Amino acid sequence: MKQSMLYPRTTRTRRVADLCGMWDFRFDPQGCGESEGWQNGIPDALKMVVPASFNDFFTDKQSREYTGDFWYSTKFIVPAEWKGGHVDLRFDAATHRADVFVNGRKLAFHEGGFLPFTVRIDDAVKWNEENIVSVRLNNELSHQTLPAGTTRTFSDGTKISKPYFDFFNYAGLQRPVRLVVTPQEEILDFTVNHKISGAGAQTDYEVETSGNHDVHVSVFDEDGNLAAECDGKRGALKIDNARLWNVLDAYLYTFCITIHDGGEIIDEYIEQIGIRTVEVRGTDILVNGKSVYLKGFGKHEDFFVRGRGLDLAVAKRDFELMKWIGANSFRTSHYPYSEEILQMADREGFLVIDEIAAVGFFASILNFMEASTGKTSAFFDDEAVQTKTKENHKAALRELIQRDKNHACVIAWSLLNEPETTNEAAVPYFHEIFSLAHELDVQKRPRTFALIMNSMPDTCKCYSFCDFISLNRYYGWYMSGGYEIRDAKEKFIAEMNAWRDLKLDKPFIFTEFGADTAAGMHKLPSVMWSEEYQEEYLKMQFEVFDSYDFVKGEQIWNFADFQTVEGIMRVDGNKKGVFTRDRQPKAAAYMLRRRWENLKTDYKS
Ligand code: CKU
Repeated sequence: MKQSMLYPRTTRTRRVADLCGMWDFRFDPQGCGESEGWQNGIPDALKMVVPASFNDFFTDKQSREYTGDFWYSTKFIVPAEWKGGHVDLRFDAATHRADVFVNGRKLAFHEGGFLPFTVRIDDAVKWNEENIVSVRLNNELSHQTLPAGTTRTFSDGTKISKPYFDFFNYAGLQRPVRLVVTPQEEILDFTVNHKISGAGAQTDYEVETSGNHDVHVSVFDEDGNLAAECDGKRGALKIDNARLWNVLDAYLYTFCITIHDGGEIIDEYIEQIGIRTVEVRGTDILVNGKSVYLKGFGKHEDFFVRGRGLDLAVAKRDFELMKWIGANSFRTSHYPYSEEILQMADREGFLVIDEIAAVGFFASILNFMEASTGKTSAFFDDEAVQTKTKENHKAALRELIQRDKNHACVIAWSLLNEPETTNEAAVPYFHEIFSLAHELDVQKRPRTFALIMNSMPDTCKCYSFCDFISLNRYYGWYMSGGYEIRDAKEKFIAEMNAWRDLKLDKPFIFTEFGADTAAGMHKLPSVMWSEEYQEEYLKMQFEVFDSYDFVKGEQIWNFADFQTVEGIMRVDGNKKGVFTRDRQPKAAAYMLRRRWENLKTDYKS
């Protein structure tokens, strides 16, 4: 049976119990946990916070950098009054893979650390008694994992992660874990697609249930008035004077889906959904038929102590800062963000490019450096990439689209970040992934991938798969930085002219450009890493962006400073933030604010 990915919500027929808090925790470097029975309880366990990455709590390096198997476990009671329904354990994320045991029985395995999964535990639970859930996680990286990297082993047997990506390999139960109780006959999935005509809107929907009873859908406006209703598992909901969801002007209708037997409600699910359309036409990205210019950021889920653990307070601060600075969009670089963040984006009217964790497909721990030197890697030549990696990629894509398809904020899918595209072997791989996204998404949202520096107009073999082209470019930073920035501009223009001459008739957006900046470091005249240089660098980028009509967006790398591996290229992390890691502005933030306040949403339309 299809696994439901509906966000856990209590309704008249559903119950949700939060399992967040302090769990038992232990590293398992020898991989002996299962044979020693840790699925029944972890001996000599530490205590660990859920949700959080485990890494930054520790004061010793071996624990912070730990790579391999590690276990979480907690006890819970399932009240007998829930008998007769289904009981699911819902993990919003388990990074990067997990085996789940309930009362000692292995019930599930899930690969991929940034998407939810549920485990049906009906047959394993003890009602009104204590149950134990144990999870064996693993955070090793390989060419088959999303994100990709390698795992090395020191001579003493200790493993270390070598990511092919520029963010710390945080791991653990980084998002909430909940018990979800649903009726025997339940709503499994709900999908919407919107059309607009004049002042009216029509939402075509499909409901998937586990039985044959009747289905009803009603839609309420923000004042609680009934706006539309329809019977059946499929149908059309028509609203005459629809209030559309718009950029920074959100409006959310409440969709109430029920399975019923005459007057008796069997199951009920409620979701808030914005009605809007999105498409690419010529060089425009259109929301509700109107051209939008994207202003915003590439981000990370990253903060002190908690690592990549869900922190609603930090997420809230981020939205306040993005509104303050005049942004209207962000990319979920480089993995799907938590559902709560997309809910906030829906509420605030932000446009989101939803990225899957297909990052590091360049096979280099310094890809951000090496791609600027013309170096290539034959990542897609490998047989295992064409089989196992692709399988994992497709599974993640299915989960991503099932999870996020109804969000108004999600206006595009980013299917890879900075893959090696100069090699013919990438082409059939891309073809499959891009076709699958199109097939799965009833809204047929635009698809893209972020092009690394060596994916140039004359070398990239995959750009034509994109509905809009996303460039990650560092002219003036990785290439011709500092005083050489005058050359950087020339080179940048040469590349942009080459794109223009291809006459692709597609929008381009910059999904990355940025300069590392040490907050508080001022230099006159500027040098690289100073706050002055960040502004000079940005000024040059904007001059280039503004001179091409087909450039329809700018998302700076990065919203805030963030943690990476240690190394000669990073000073306690990546410092390209417009804000510091504790969310305070660098000088460039004021410059951006001046620019973006004056750039209309329909700039260049
Ligand atoms: C960023 C070629 C650019 C790749 N891009 C990826 C991103 O994850 C990095 O953090 C570069 C950077 O700052 O180097």
